[in-house]
Amino acid sequence: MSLLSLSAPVAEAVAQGAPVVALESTIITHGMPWPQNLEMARKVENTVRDEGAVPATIAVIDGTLCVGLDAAQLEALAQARGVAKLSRADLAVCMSQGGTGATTVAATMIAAARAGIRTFATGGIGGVHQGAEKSFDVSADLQELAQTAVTVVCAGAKAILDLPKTLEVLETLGVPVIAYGQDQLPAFWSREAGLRAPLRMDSPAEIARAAATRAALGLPGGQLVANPIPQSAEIPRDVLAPVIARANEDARTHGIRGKQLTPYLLQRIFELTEGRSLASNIELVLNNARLGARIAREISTLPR
Ligand code: PSU
Ligand code: MN
Repeated sequence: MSLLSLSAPVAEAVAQGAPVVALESTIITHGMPWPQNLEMARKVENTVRDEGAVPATIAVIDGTLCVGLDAAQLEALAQARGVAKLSRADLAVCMSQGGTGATTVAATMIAAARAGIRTFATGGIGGVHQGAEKSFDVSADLQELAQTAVTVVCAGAKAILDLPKTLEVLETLGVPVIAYGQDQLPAFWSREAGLRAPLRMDSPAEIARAAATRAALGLPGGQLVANPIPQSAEIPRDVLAPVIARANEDARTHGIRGKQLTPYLLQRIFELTEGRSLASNIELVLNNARLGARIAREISTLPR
């Protein structure tokens, strides 16, 4: 059995050096409820295609790390219950046991890099959780960005996190954090985090050149592009702040920790905003898929 299985369209695109955009699956299984999760996953793939790139949704199915899912695999994953959430620590274990699991940002980056894919679009990366000074809860996504050469397009770290601490850790790890088209760091559901982003770029070509230059220097690791949610879909920061505080409080009260924390917070915020957070989440992922495809096209024009 081969470790990695590329779908036919993905294998062909990679072989030709054509643009491919990796997509994660934890957002499907743990980030959104059925059936909106499937609808989102299909729309994201179509958005990537409309922009002239090939989508590669990544997941472990019956022990095989699949890069590019067909329609039936995507639907089965979106409907499945009790699917594992796989990060760097558990990816190999799940595969060796013939299991099925969804890949987080960290595990998706690992698979993408192995498959020869250099661009990845998602919603929000994991980061430093509030209260991390006590819980030590820092997402493995940050370490992965430091060591795996993939450009990750997100809408900022999820606003449920401690954003100043997340930026500090990314700086320590040597990860370029690039706000797209503005000076402020975006905060997932909101366009602005109230923090200046370390770097700013205004075009996909610039972002592609920076990735190529980093590789030419022999520096390991990727880049994080933070793309603000479209104005029409944004939930302003002051509206969201009390909701996030409440969700974090509820998590503490119920002793939610580890892998369960991020899915719990997203679900709680969905309930507290009566679904508004989900509608925004879908729009920002589509927006990131669009930019991801444009970056992938630019990267595909540069020498490897
Ligand atoms: N972005 C979303 N929804 C999600 C996630 C990101 O809009 O569900 C997932 C990603 O897979 C990310 C993970 O890698 O949450 C972070 O989890 P943790 O904080 O446990 O590392
Ligand atoms: Mn964690």
